[in-house]
Amino acid sequence: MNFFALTLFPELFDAFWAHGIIRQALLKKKITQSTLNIRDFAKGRHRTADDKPYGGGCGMVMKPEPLAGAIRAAKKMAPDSPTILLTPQGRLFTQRLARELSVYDGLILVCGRYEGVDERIRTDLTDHEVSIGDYILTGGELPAMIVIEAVARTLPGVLGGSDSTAKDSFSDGLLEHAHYTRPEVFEGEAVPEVLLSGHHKEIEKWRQETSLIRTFLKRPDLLKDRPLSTLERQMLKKWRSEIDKIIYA
Ligand code: 4G4
Repeated sequence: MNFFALTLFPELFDAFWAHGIIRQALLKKKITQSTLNIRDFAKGRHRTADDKPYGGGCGMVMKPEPLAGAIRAAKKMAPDSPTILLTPQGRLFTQRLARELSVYDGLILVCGRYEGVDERIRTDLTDHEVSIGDYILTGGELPAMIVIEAVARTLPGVLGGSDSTAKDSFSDGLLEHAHYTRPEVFEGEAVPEVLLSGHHKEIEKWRQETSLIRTFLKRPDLLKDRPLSTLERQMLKKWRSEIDKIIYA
């Protein structure tokens, strides 16, 4: 997949492209990146990219012409890639949306600054608006990196282990089971015995059960929009009877 980041602060992406799984994915040619400086599409001696809001008020707005120039330059390189504006008013970004976006050949990510972008850029030149959560940030750069990383991780061959995405939290609608590594006892706390037993069937069952129970305890909303398997029903009933024993003791 080809990622295009359109920003007034391209240096913010330098460390992002240069490290970790994104760097590996670039080296393996699973993804490409072009970071376009919106200021390069601004005219005049000062290459101004912002201006005062019509109607008055405080703060500045990103001028449409440099943004349009940058978006059109990216579209020329990737005509079939949707343009995504990162904005608090967008569709909430989830693992589901990451998988939906992963079908495209590329993504053009528009990072706003100041009070936001001229409305005509939003209506005429963007295909999707995405928000990473209900909070305000100074710019769309961090949201763009989050979208890029989450989408890249879903692409075949980007993560080390072949099925490591399939086992992730959310891919089956549940939170991940607990993880342990050496030492066997840390500050008086031992690793659950089953994990040292070597009984792969038992270990798998324990993981499924902890996954289900912690989802119920920490994120019960996730269980609401997901059907339960027969085994999961059984596990929840077992825990209910354990709780009942305590209540009615
Ligand atoms: C576009 C419009 C995204 C971009 C307005 C961007 C939070 C998110 C921005 C703005 C962002 C998010 C200045 C509010 C840049 N903040 N939640 N800021 N603002 O995904």
